[in-house]
Amino acid sequence: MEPQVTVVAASSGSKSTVVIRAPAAMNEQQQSLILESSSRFLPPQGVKLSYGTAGFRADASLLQSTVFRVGILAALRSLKTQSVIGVMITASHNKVSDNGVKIADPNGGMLSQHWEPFADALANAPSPQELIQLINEFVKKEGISFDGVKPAEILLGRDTRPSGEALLEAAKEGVALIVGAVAMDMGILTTPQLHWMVRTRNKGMKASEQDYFEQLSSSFRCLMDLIPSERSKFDGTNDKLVVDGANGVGGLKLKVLEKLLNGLVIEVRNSSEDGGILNEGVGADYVQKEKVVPHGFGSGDAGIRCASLDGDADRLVYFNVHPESSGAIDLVDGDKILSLFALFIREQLSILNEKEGTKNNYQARLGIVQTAYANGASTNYLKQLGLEVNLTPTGVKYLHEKTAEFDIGIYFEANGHGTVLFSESFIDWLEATANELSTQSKGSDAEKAALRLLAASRLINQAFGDALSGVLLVEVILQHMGWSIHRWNELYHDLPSRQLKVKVADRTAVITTNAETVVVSPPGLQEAINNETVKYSQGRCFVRPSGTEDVVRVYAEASSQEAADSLANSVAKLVDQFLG
Ligand code: NG1
Ligand code: ZN
Repeated sequence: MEPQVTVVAASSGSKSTVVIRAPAAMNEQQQSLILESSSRFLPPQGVKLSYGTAGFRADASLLQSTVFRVGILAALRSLKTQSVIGVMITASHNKVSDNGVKIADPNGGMLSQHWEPFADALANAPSPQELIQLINEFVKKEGISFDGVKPAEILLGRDTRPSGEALLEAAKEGVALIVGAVAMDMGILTTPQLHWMVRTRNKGMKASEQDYFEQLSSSFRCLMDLIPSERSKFDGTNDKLVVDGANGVGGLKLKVLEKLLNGLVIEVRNSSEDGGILNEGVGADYVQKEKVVPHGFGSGDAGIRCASLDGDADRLVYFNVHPESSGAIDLVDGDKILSLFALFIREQLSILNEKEGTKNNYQARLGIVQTAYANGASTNYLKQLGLEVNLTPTGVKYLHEKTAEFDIGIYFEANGHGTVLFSESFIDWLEATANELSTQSKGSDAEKAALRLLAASRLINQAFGDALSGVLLVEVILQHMGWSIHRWNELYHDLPSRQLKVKVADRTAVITTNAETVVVSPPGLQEAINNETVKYSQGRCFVRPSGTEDVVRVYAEASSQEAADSLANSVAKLVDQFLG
């Protein structure tokens, strides 16, 4: 048969080039390579895996074949996008015997949603023959070219889980099946480090772990140098910070980072070198959900600023230990981190807006993005500041996408996952403004504000919510404001809340709308929830199917803890009645 040739015309500006592409199909050799190797990686029987909001997650013993297939998928994604793609092996805050795998797209974000069904199909294909058929169909549909002009390139990372090493090998084998593909093992990393590396590599910049540490530490030092001198003397903010590393990868990396910083003393506990078990009684998820101190902390830490990371260091919460108590804390969660960042950025923008005599006056659009899990008190507080607050469904991909619409967007989940995104055009404007101000009014407040925003854009991870860069930004802003953790926590008072999980026969039977705040199916459930909620002062309640666990989640808020508990319990019963 005549080989088909696809001609792609790519035009950029006035130049236009014609690229001759090989057919979107795998040759015999490519197909038999996949066929042979995949017979060694058969999927576990009776298990249906799904690429949820955070990739595939399951008991590690079930994942060998899935991770191998994700290796193939990543290489195909790299061919399709002609860019570097990332594969991260982690199960985040879940127990140590679990593991998971997810893909980082060229911009460092999550895998494009329209590839998720293919990921599901690939993971669940029962035989090598069905696998090859699926790949063939998908390659044709997506027009993926195997011309070898730009081979696939994949960066692989894993967290500290013992199962990670073997799984990473399986991913490498999967990648290697695509002829010419290069898999680079980046070793043990936090999830946000891997996402950062993918994004940075695709921008044509150096992206080693050392480069990551350099970027964070130099922008942190820059922000420290820009602290107004009258504020930095505030008593009580320059004490050490104690960080719970969840016995995972974050504590290890924070120790390396700390050596590059000035003006910040960090003590890391529950680093994976201490012999504790990953995420067991430790970590941001535990601290945020249980609202108690993690293992290794106690009343002796009262008055000290404490923070907690999750197992792969993409979540961050702060806390303040109550004196003379059995582990009670004031939780300073993702919503409050968001509020702190918003205040700081708003302050810099208003300083810039006050400047006179520059050519480039520009009203930057600052947007806040939360999910329905954000405490109602935080949303009220942000709205009272005059900020635009948007809600999206749960899941980083939704938050990130919405946040990227603004000049500066800030998103956080209450659980501590979030970041601040700066648009490229706004960064260009900031650079031009800072340059202009450096000649016209060197050392002015406006120049400092522009430089602070530029440094913040380099410090806070632009690819993915990152607990390490988050810690540094929080710490420098507290020093900038001259605030203790107590002062920060007093910005507003959280409404009491309760989260519950309900096991149901089929969680996909719950269909929601309005950023998951309203149930549309099963019919009648939302009315029943409304009838309960109105009984409570400041009551708010919603239910949604989890994207990472086989449960329906219930969230309730009310004016007292008893009321929030009672509302959550009643609604959990309703969910059970409608779906049990
Ligand atoms: P699910 O299981 O879909 O609720 C959880 C978190 C999300 C997000 C993902 C990914 C809650 C209520 N949900 O999702 O916010 O972090 O895990 O890790 O915290
Ligand atoms: Zn995580």
